Amino acid sequence: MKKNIYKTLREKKNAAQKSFAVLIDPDGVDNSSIHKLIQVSVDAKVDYFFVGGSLVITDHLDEIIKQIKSSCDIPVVLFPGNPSQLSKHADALLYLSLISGRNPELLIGQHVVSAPFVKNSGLEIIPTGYIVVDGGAPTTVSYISNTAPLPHDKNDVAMCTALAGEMLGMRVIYMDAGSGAKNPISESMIQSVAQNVEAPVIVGGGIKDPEKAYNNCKAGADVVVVGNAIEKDPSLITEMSTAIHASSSRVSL
Ligand code: 1GP
Repeated sequence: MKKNIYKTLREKKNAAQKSFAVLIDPDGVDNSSIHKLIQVSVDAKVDYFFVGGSLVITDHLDEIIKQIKSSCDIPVVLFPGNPSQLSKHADALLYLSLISGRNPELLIGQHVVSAPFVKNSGLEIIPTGYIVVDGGAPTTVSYISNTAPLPHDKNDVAMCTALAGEMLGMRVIYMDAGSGAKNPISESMIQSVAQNVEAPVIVGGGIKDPEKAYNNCKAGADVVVVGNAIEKDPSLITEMSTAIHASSSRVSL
């Protein structure tokens, strides 16, 4: 029986409980590394696996998700770079509309073409306002999407973008500096967005240490996503998870 991911996101937000999502790029793992990653993530009480990437070259998306689902109860949420990155074995799909950009294909075009396919997947669909913020150097997401990222210091633009997305019906806001970003999103920008929307706020891109993850949560992030840093050093999963979950209480690091 699949979990209702959006309902859990809402409940956790209402209870001020912060969550940690480990991002798995299917191109970055093989059978043995995924096994280790799952084990460490279960022990560290990771809340979600996000699976996807701007560019997925290998064709083992299904296989990786099946392996996760047969080994643990951590929900798998698809974070697709394009409509071909779908797997009915996942629990939910972040149905992304790139609202920081002005590329109609990524706002609505690709959605139209893939709509029947997405509908028939049986996945829980979570309409997500996706905001790419300048992370200090070009990232794959800004290149592939052919859009300019939102300037890193324009908190008011980020806030208005998120607000518009929410009023258009998007149920989650994902603020992303892009995978491997030089500079992660500032806490002041996260705060500007989180204070003005009711939707759960997901934050990722360039988060390399537990202190930054903790501070993002204190600034209002409901879910912190980390990919690159833990791909390089999987032992960081435990520290990141501890920091993010500690931020749910009043204790400081
Ligand atoms: C990217 O938000 C994710 O879309 C995570 O970024 O790989 O830099 O942690 P990193």
